[in-house]
Amino acid sequence: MANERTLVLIKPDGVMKREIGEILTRFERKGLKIIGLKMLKVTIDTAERHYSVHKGKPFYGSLIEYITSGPVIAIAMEGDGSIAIVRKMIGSTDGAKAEPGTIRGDFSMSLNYNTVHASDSKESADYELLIFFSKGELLEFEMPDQKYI
Ligand code: 3AN
Repeated sequence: MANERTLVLIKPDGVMKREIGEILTRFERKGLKIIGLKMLKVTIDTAERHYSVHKGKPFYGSLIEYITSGPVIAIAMEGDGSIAIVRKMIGSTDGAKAEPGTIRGDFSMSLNYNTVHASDSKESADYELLIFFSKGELLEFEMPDQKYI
């Protein structure tokens, strides 16, 4: 499987529910490598770039309003096949329907306040990572336990 980079956002509800540590722990335990991490208040401009594919949809306004409403954690991760693995770990979009055991399935009952975002393809990962991180902020290093993964 190809080594891939992907972006996860812990949305404002995840921060307010004090789930930052738990969510990071799940990804670390799985064996994904965190290569960039920051907390930020998303600006309208950044939100519009991030959600440009949803522009014109009925829920676009509420998406922008929500993601800019409070602090967000941006996580850049790397690993073989990481894009699909992370999508599987977050569960389906609507927290009420997401499988138990997934992040959304365990922490959300909502379609809007669904705790996390994760890139859904190589194209969106490449696009989204550079919205939240500069190239130099995505670190390149070896983990000592890489051989056990
Ligand atoms: P995902 O976050 O699982 O990739 P997307 O990209 O289809 O899902 O949707 C992005 C966000 O837009 C979702 N997290 C959700 O908050 C919102 N959303 C998606 N579909 C709808 C919908 N039909 N009604 C309201 N909000 C939606």
